Amino acid sequence: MPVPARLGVFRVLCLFAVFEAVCLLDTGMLFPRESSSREVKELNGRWDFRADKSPNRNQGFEKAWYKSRLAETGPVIDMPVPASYNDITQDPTLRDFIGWVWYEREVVVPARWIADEGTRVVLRVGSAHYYSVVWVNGVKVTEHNGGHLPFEAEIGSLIRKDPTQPCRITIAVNNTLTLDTLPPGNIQHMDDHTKYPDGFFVQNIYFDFFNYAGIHRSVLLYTTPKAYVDDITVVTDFLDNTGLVYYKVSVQGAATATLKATLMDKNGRCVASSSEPSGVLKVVDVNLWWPYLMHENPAYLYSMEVRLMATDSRSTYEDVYTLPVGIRTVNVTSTQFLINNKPFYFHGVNKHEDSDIRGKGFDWPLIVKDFNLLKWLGANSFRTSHYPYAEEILQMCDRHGIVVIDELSLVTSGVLLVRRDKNHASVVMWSVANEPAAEMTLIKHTKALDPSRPVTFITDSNYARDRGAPYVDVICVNSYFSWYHDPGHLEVIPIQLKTQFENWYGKYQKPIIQSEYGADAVAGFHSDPPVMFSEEYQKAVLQSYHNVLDQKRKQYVIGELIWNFADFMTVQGITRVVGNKKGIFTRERQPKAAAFILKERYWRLANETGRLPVWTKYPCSF
Ligand code: GCB
Repeated sequence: MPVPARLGVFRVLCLFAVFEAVCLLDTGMLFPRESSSREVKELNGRWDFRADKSPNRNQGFEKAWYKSRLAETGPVIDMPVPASYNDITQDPTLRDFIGWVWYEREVVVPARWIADEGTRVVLRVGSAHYYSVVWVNGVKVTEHNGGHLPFEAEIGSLIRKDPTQPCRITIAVNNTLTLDTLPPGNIQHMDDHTKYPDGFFVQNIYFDFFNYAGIHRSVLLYTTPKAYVDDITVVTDFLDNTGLVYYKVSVQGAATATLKATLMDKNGRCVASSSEPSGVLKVVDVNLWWPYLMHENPAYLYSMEVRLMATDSRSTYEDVYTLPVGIRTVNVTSTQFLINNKPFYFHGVNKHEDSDIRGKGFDWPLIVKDFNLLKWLGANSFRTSHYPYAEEILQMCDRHGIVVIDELSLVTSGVLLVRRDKNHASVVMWSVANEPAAEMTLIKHTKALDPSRPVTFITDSNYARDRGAPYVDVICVNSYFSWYHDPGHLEVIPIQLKTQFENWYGKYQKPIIQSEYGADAVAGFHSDPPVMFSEEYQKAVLQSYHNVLDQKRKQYVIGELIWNFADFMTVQGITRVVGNKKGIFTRERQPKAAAFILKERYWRLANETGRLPVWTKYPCSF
């Protein structure tokens, strides 16, 4: 049997087991969507804000700022949500602030939400960095540890207590990083009064991006009926021309319920349906989900509508939730990454959630611009270095066929990340960590949570650091030859890169992705012959890497992701020139010379390996 077919049979046998593992995850984290039974109210915009600048940063708790309007306990300033607060004002102490900041706003809750006891009202924060406590009308409703992932609390009973009161939401957020947080950091107090002012301390961090803080993603109120669809898990496969959508629906708020799952094609035509809470939907003449530039009709999404009916002594509830579903398979051999049994070569980027003014704040214009740039570049993939990105970004990847290596940061958020992102067709692999110290547990844990996807971790060029390699499916390697090693010596790249690949493959016989490489270039700095930090040097590094990648991709190298898509902010230091400048685009998303080198390469790779849609034959038309 050819390898893909053999793998196919194995997959079908394993799918139900996979499925059980994915479904074991507690309660659901379905993205809030409007439907005939659900409403969503965005609370984005202007909030009141105050940083607690008291010496112990604890005055807000000591004086219970959550008990009354924030403006009554001290001065407040305007703060946009979502956004990092750091770059919003001209105040350097707020940019570099460490400790608790307080956000507050009042919300008008629709009267019908309050009147109808059969409606659940949920408050959801898309993400806040790093530790958050949330109160509604002075009553604590939840707290959450860690940025980059959503958290929520049901607040219906609370706002029903006194419907005449406005709904006042207070969120305190603390960005202090310690050795127990992820990413980690530590606070260092400097007590030498001959050198430092009173109370002086610094937040040390062990990662290369600015410690942006605040409410970074949307804050929402949404409703569901009391009996509701809590979670949906889909795992997809296909046999010949028939698509298979294995699904499981979990319900909360009702002991028994009737369900109907209907799969619709792009035109809203029903292609399969079932009345069971779990099972398989079979799609005849399936349109598979293909990556951008791999197929003339990429990113085909079906819609799976789940309709629930439940009755209790008081009422009948109907809930409707619609999930986009892409049908595709992912497999790994010792030399290839297969999507729908066809070899896939990652030609893409690493990104950050980062831009000027907003910091890590979610911003639609930026997201759409970035997707246009990815397509212009001919990129078919990216890695969510070094934390989970906003769900809306993954939805864009599903819609546009951009393949994602989804990176998590620790075991608990690993559970949450798999729970949150398991249904995205674009997510083809989990990355458990970047250059980590203790990866084995993370790898095993993630594999157990979701055996339907390969797992990787990001290592560096030192193949002796191989604690995780035996357990991963794909080896991802970061290396910066002629930059951090042998700076200025472009001539070392061919030999060192070749050695790197041969060492890793020789030892493990697993496919390899060059998951980071690159060089800083300050846009507008020129030098011929090239010197470090000039645009010419960045170009030269890329070209040298590409020569070796072109040899090795014929063997076992299955991808290359440039570090980085765009320049991004970091802590101040002697190796950073107003941030990390390894972007091929500036922070304002203008191309450096290297972007044109990469664009030419990626379109050439796409022409060699994929089947381009007619409209992409002319990349200049973007
Ligand atoms: C790396 C890190 C990334 C850094 C990059 C660099 O290996 O994964 O976070 O920004 O190198 O430019 O040093």
